Order: sequence, then structure tokens, then C-alpha cells
Amino acid sequence: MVDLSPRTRSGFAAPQRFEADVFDCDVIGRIPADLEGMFVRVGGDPLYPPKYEHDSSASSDGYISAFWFHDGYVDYRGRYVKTERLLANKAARRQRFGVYRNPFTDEPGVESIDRTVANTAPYAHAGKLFALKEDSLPYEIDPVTLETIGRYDFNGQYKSLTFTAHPKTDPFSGEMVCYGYEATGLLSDDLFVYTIDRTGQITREWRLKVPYVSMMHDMALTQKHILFPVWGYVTSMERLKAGEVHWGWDDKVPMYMGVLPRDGDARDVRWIKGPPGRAIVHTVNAWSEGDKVYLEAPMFTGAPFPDFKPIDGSPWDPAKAKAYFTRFSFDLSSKDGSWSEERLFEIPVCDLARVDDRFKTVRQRYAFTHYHDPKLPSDIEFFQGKPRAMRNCYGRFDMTTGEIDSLFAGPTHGLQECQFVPRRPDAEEGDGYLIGVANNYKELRSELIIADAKHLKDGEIARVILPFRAGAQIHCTWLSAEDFPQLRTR
Ligand code: V55
Ligand code: FE
Repeated sequence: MVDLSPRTRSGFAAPQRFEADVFDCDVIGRIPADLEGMFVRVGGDPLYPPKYEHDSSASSDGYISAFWFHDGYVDYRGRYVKTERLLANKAARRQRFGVYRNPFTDEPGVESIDRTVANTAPYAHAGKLFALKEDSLPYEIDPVTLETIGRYDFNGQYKSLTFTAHPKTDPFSGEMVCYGYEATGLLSDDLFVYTIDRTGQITREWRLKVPYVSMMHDMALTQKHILFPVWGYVTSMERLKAGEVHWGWDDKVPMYMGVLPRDGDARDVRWIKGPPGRAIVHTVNAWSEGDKVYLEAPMFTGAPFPDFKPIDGSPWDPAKAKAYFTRFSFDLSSKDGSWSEERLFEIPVCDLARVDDRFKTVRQRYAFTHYHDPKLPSDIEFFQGKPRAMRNCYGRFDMTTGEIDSLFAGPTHGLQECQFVPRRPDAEEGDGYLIGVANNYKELRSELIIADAKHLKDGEIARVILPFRAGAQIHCTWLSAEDFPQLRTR
């Protein structure tokens, strides 16, 4: 019997707890016939409620779902990621694991079981699809059935115990750069970095030490450099022994930007020191020009997540949990590496921004993200007192001119991260489709929006209507039928 603890979420965020197949989804409008492939999402859906009230929603069980596009039709499928932890909980019919990334809070007897819930990001490389979370190895997923194949360590070549949720693929070489932090065990200051070629073979490994252990959630890649933001979410054995979640916010520690030359050795890494009180959870894109390296990313000036609170006991401050598109530049020619920041837009954005992935590692013009436009209606009564869920627009942000083209999704809709899909492999930057899920808080169901990325103001081309809430999404991706030919005949 599942106990509905007070912490159990209600309304739109209530656990779904079922797996689903919807054949031939309802569509308003017309699905473009040239859209062949699959939009894949990963998020969390707690099969069993958290064991402790102070746990984070980042502990919820990984759930992978997909909208398969073929011949103008759309089918939906959703499956739990069958992690070791999920299977152990199912066998016992209870939650056996404690709070976020803290094994000291688990029940006895689970020590040898992988704690990850694999709930953060889908990622495709070398013909394989993975569900990722930064505290363990990837789980490989069958792209047709969405069933879990198992944990993957690149044929034993990948030595870090952890793998980021945000690898980066160089669109020109096809190689994937990835890393694991706390690479040799809980609280370790080891950062292992890898390149994996387009066939899935590991071609390089760097072993680095970080300035301090922090949530290294994302990285950025240029043609010349790999960037590692290190910032104020910190941890310690004391907090873990005290039963706390892994991270606490420290606004005194400086931010660092690790800059590793792609053709250099581990000793060539530079840790450029920045101000304290900064957070970059996700990057947008980066590029190198001579001795300068540029990074565009939404930046917070306080703790981004309410579940990971300040270590000094002060309350989490929602006003500082607003992110603004910022361009950072680092001058590698000066001895200490200079650091500068420029705010690009005066409107806060959701920090899940995407680009046309064919232009990663070089300067790109457009970033796409959801955000809240206060000039457009949002019906607060439906958002359960959670104004942060009111993301009513998808925007195409022109990072060079400051223009925003946007699509309004509706007054009772909260948008999730979107995906850019190029119209053709050789289309110009930004010519393609923007795809993303809207939570319809009024009808308590999920809707998939498909828009022309060059004409957002015109509204969507089609909207797929699911007859239920498709659950929380953290990240998404697109599998093209060229890269996954088995999708042509699924
Ligand atoms: C994030 C999400 C996570 C996590 C660490 O979005 C960072 C940031 C859903 O899990 O474990
Ligand atoms: Fe993320």
C-alpha cells in the first residue's frame, strides 16, 4: 500500500505511477510530414513517495517518454527507467532509499544497489539512447520499446563512477565530450573528462582536481576548450552524516570557470576565479576566439532550487532564483585569466535554453527557451500557488540583436524545455521546428506543441493532445530517423 504522505505532491505534479502507450494521438492542426523521428523526454515520477519530508524532487524515479513522429502521425509511449533502485523498491513494495545523494539515510541492506534514479536527461550518441543523472553511470534505453537495457560503462573504458546529465557533442567532429564529478566516490574532488568518438569508442581521458566539490551540473564546449562552471552548491561529510540532502547553498564561495584545452593535458587546465553568489545550472553555448573564450548561459545570483537551501539557515530567496541570459568572457592571455559578464536581456528566462545543436561549439545567433511574459495573461488560480510554473511563452532570443520572437501557449499553460529540430540537415541556423510540452493546468493534461521556429509569433503548426498529464519533464532531445533508422519502421 502506498502511503500518501503530506509531502506527496498534488494537482498537476501528482505522481502518475503508470506506464502508457497511446496509439495515433489526437492532433489539432497538421503534423508536418517531413518530421521523422522521436521527441524524447526524461523526468521523475515517484513510484513510492520519498522516505523523508525534506528530500528533493530530484530524487523521483526516472521516467522516459517519447512522441514518435512518422508519416504525419504521432504515437506516445512512457516507461519507468528500470534502475536497480526502482527494481529493489518494487521487490520490497516500499521506498528503501533516503534523501538526495545521501546513502547514510538509506535503510540497511541496500548498500550494494546503485542509488541513481536516472531522472534528468535523455541523450543519444553512437546509435544508443541513454537516460542520464549525474550521480551514476548512464542507463541505456531501447529507442523503440523505451525499455531499459541496463547501466552502460562504454565497454569498461569509462572509469568515473559518475556521468553528467549534460554531455556535449561537437557537431563538426561528431565526438561527444562528457565527464563525471565526484568521480572516484562520494565527496571526492576528482573530475574525469572523456571524449567518445562517433562510433562510441573512448579516445581521451583527463583526470582533474576541482577547486572544491560542487554541483557541476553542466559544461560547455568550444572548438578549442572545455568549460566547467563550479559554483555555490557545496557539500560535506558533516551534512551527509546529519541526514541532509547532498547540496547546500554557500554564497561566500567564489565561482570558478575551469578551462581545459581540448588538445592539452590535465595540467593545462586553468581555474579562473569569479565572484561569489553566482549560479550557472545550464549553459547555452560557448565559443573560442584567439585567447578569448565566450560562454552564454542563464545566470542566477542566488540558490536556484528551493530543495537545496542556504547552509547558513537563511530562507531560500525566490527573488534571487531568477535567471538572466548572460555572456561571460574569459581572457586567457592575462596571468589570472580575466572574467567579465554582460546581461543580454532584461527579462528573466527559464534556465533550460537550447540552441540549434548543429551550431554548438561555434558562435550561434539564436537561443530558444520558455519564459514568462508578464504582459500576456497567465491565470494564477490554476497554478496552485506556484508562480514559477507559469511559463506562458516559448521564445527565440536573438543573442546578437536582442530581439525576441515568441509563441504564447495559453493562460493556463506552463511550458517545459523545448527542442529545436532542423528542417533539413543543411538548413540554415534556426530553420526548423520547435517542439515542447505544455502542461495544461486547467484540463490537467499535457499537450505537445510543434511550431515553426522562424515564425513563433504565428502560433503553433500543430498541438498533440494527450488524455493525461505526461508527468514532470526535466530535459528532452530529438532522435532523427537518419541516426536511428529503426524508428522508420517502429
Ligand atoms: C538538476 C536536476 C537533477 C539533479 C541535479 O536541474 C541537478 C538540475 C533532476 O535531477 O540531480
Ligand atoms: Fe539539467
